[in-house]
Order: sequence, then C-alpha cells, then structure tokens
Amino acid sequence: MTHHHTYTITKDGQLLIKKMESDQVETVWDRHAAQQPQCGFCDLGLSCRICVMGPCRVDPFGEGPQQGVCGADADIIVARNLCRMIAAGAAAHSDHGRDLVEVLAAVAENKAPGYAITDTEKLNRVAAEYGIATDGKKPEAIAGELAYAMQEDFGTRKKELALTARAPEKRQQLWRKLNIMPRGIDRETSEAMHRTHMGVDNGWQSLLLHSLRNALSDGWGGSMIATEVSDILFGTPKPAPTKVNAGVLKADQVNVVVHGHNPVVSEMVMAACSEAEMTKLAEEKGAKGINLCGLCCTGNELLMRHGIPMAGNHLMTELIIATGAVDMMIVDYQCIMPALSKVAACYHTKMISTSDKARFPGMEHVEFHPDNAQKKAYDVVKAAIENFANRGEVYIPVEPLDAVGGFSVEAVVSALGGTPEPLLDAIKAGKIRGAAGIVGCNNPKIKHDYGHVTLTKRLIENDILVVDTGCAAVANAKAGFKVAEAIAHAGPGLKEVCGSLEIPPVLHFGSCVDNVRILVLAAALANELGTDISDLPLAGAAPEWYSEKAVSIGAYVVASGIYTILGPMPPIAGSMNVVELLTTGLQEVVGATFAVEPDPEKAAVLIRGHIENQRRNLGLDSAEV
Ligand code: BF8
Ligand code: SF4
Repeated sequence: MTHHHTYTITKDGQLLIKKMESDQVETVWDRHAAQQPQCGFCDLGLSCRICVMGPCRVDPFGEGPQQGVCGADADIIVARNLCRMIAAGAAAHSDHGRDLVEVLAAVAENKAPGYAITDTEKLNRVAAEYGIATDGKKPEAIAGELAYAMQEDFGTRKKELALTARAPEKRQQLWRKLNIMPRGIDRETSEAMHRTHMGVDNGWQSLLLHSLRNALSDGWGGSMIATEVSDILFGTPKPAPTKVNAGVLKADQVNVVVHGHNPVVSEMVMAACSEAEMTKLAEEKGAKGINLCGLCCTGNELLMRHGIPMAGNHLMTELIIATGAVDMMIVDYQCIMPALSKVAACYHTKMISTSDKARFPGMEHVEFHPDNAQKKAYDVVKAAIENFANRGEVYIPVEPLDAVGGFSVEAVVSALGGTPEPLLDAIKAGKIRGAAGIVGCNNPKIKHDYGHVTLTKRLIENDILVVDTGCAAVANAKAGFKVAEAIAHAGPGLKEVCGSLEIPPVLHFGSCVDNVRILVLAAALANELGTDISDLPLAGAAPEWYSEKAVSIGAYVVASGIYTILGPMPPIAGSMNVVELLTTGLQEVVGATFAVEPDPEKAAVLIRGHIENQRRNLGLDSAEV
C-alpha cells in the first residue's frame, strides 16, 4: 500500500508511515482499513448491548424491528448510548483530577517525596473559592483542607460544585432553572449509568439533559480540579519556547518519551531525567545526555509548564517508535493504543506502564504511587539508559520546529497588562472578530492534522483568535502557527494585536483537561461585559475527535453557551429527534448548539458566520454594514 500521502499532511508522519510499511509493521491506518466496512447499526447508534435480553438493533430503513426486546425505540437507544459515552468521558477526566487531589492530600501529609506546592498564590486563591481561610496557615495545611473540600466535590454532600461559581451569574441561574447544575462529580456519572440501565430513564430528552449535567460535572468539576491542582503542584504555565515534531528525538542521546495524560507520573520522570547522576550514567553508556520528550496530553502538560519538547499527537504515537530512537516510552492512561507494545516489539523500545488502572499486554508494569513515584522514576530512567546500547538503526526524518506554549489564563491576562480589558477592546473595535477554541484528537477517518490545521488557518486569516488544546494544539504547533512570526498568516487586525503583544495568533492552552482554561477565560470575558457566555463571539471545534472524552468536552462547552462544531459524526444519526435537539433545539435551552461538519473549509465558514452573528446581536458592529 502507498497511502502515506493520503493519511497525513505532516512530513514526519508521511516519512515514518513509509518506514513502517517497509519494516512491515502494521499501523492504525492498516487496522482501520481492515475494519471496513464498519457496522452501520453501531455507526448510527442503533445497536444496544445494555442487557442480555439483547443485543438488539433497530432497522434504520423501517423494514426490520423498530424496537429492542425491552421495547426501547431508536430515540431511547441512541440517547442511552450517547449518555454512556459522555459518562465514560467525564469519568476519565474526573478520575484523572481525583489522582491529582490525592497527590495534593499526600503532599499535605508530607507523604509524597518529590512533590511540592509550587504555586502558593494559586493555592490560596483556589482555597478562598472553596471558602477556606488561608490567613496565617502554612501552605501544607491549606493544601490539606483544599484536598478535603475537593474530595467532597467528588461525592454527594454538596448541592453545587464549588467551581461552578466561576460561571457568569446568568449561566448559573440557567443551570439551576434547567436542573442541570452539577452536584457531586462522581454522582453525575453514577447517575448516568443508573439512568441508562434497562428500565430506568426512557425519556430521550431527560437522558440528554442529564448528560449535559454530567458533562458540566467534568468541565466545571473534575477537569477544572485537574488543571487547578496541577498548577498548584507543578506551577501555573507561562509562555516559553519549545520544539515540536518527530525531530525532537536525538540520535546521540537517550530518548525517554512520556505518553498519556497525568503529570503526576511525567513530572517525576522529568525530575529523574534532569539529575546530574543520570546524565553521568548516560555518558558512561556512550550517550551525550538524556532527552525527555512528550506525546499527547501528558506531553502537553510538560510542554506548558517546562517547555519540554513535543514529539507528536495521537496518530504519531506508533510512528514515533518506528524511528528506532525511543529507548523507553513511559505511559500512564488514556489514548494509549494497545497496539503500541506490538510496534515496540519490532524495535528496541522498552514500554513501561505505570498506573494500577491501566495495564497493557507486552509492557513492563512499574506501578507509580505518590509515596514511591520519585524512586520509581529513577528506576525506570536508569533502565532507559541501559537500553540505549540495544539500539538498531535510527531514522529521525525531520528537523524540529519552534513553538511557544504556556498560555494559561493567568499568562494571557498578564500579557494583556493585568486585565482582560484590552482583549475585549480589540474585539469591540473589530480588530479581533472573536475567538475559537480548536480542540480534540486525531482520527484515522480524517487525514491526520488536516482538519485542525485547515480550520485554524482559515480562522486566523479572518481575524479570529485561536486557542487550542490536546492533539489539535500539537497539530497547530507542527504547522508553524505558534511562533511570533506566524502573525504573517493572520488577518490585518489580529496581526496588529498579536504583533504588539508579541504573541502568536494561535495560543497553546494545554492538554484536554485544560479546556477548562477556555471556560475560565470565556467566563471572565462575559463577566467583564456583564453578560452570559452564550452572548460572546466565541466558537468551539473538534475537527478530528475520536474519544468519549471529546464528547464530554463538546457537551460541557455547549452547555456553557458556546457553539461547537464536530468533525466526525457522533453515533446519533439513527434518531432524528436526538440530532434535531442537539443541532437546533438546544439553542432555546442553553443558548448554543452542536453542528457536524467534517470539511474544515466549510466549518470555517460556519464559525465565521456564527461569530459575525454574535457580534451583531451584541451590537458591536451597529455602525458597520
Ligand atoms: O485528552 S486530544 S487523542 S491525547 S482525547 Fe486523546 Fe483526543 Fe489527543 Fe489527550 Ni484529548
Ligand atoms: Fe435490547 Fe433493551 Fe436490552 Fe438494549 S436494553 S439490549 S434494547 S432488550
């Protein structure tokens, strides 16, 4: 097969696919081809495996059965399946958040050697939001109380999650009125599983409304806690230069790659890699040093806070191993294809799994916990150094590109001179028409990175500021949009504003849990204007999404009042009622809707239209035509 040019727009990707082809190693694209044709019932959301009277399926052409054994029709089956997708996504983000809270609690008790409180200012600020008095207390004591209060957010004792208070007052009132104000984080996911059991909630509307509440418990709960506690423990990101693409691997150094999501593991690996003792050991083995690189979201976490170079996004994870240059890949959880160990077996790469909740066949399991992570990180980095000698041929096909990461809301506000007002002024004056969050994954159904890069290009050309996260953020960095010179691609107004602030037109906001930074910024802009988020000239897009987490993100972004376009179609087309509610009906409910548009050129037109519409409704362009 010679598909390397049709699979990805990236040079490193194309060259490495070719290499894997000649090495006769299977890729995600080969496996995707082998699955064709994929099941049409599942694609439409019309199959149900929830109980063992089934499995059942509803015939989309109206000829075969129109209900499952229990009597569930297409609407119920589609809504239940979507509800479970969102529950799984919310659970993944929130359980990640819980792991950080546990580290915070362990730090408070001095039981987490190597971890510390890095941003005490943020600790105090967040503690105050939880109603914790900070005066005269030691950071550890505050951390202990904050960890306890956050653990309560995960349970059922509260009526409303603490951080929902960050949303504009109007938005909070709307959530209360609709009865979708999230209560306990775990409670909403648990309730979603309960409601979707056979014979519980059979109202497709009420199921979808609960799904919004469940997603809000992720966005304004689990993910927000994950980001805030990560900042407290490891530092709030500030703009810093970094390098991106497969070229960040170094032929003459020990390459350690971290992949997954939780900085709890990758931060300790980073600390071990920077020990002088380790460098010495690497030199003894004939290497010039140790080169730590990231993949996917844990890579984004390290990139944001420390400028650690980024090797690639989701669809690059197999290809990176095929360079033959990765001496060790250390994974935690989420988005780690089980295929990676098979790829690694064809090269010399040692694969290490680290989480008790994420095991992979063919990986060595070294379990990290807050009390032993520092020590375990030393052990695995030593083993990576040992593995340098086992390298075969190395193929690093490209030179790395420059990028700037680290745009926390705090950093953006500080770049603006301490208040979001100058950004609002630029929007009011029409120099910046609005802003769009481009987020989410890669998916072999879409040419790798084409969706992200094309949409971003069209938006910045038209004076729309882009903020991005996750795998989209990596795609845009590799496209060269994240250096100050990238304003050359921007329209005149955006060019002027970013030029004078010396920032790129595309701002790296972090990992997928860091989508909450977009919520916080949107809330700040709405509060500054004295309005709701749904009135702002904002949009969201997930042009290449694949994951359940992405559906949860999309749902909390829409429920927060931001119009959102999905690239790939979610499995809902089997119910026109569900499609209609999500793409139209939600406007009257939460002031925003979903749209589906796989072609990024068309998605750009939709977003531009939406942003101009929002501007007119806000009365920003009343003097213009
Ligand atoms: O949380 S963007 S492929 S790596 S799910 Fe996964 Fe999607 Fe990437 Fe990060 Ni997010
Ligand atoms: Fe079939 Fe109903 Fe059971 Fe689903 S819940 S498998 S539709 S009987």
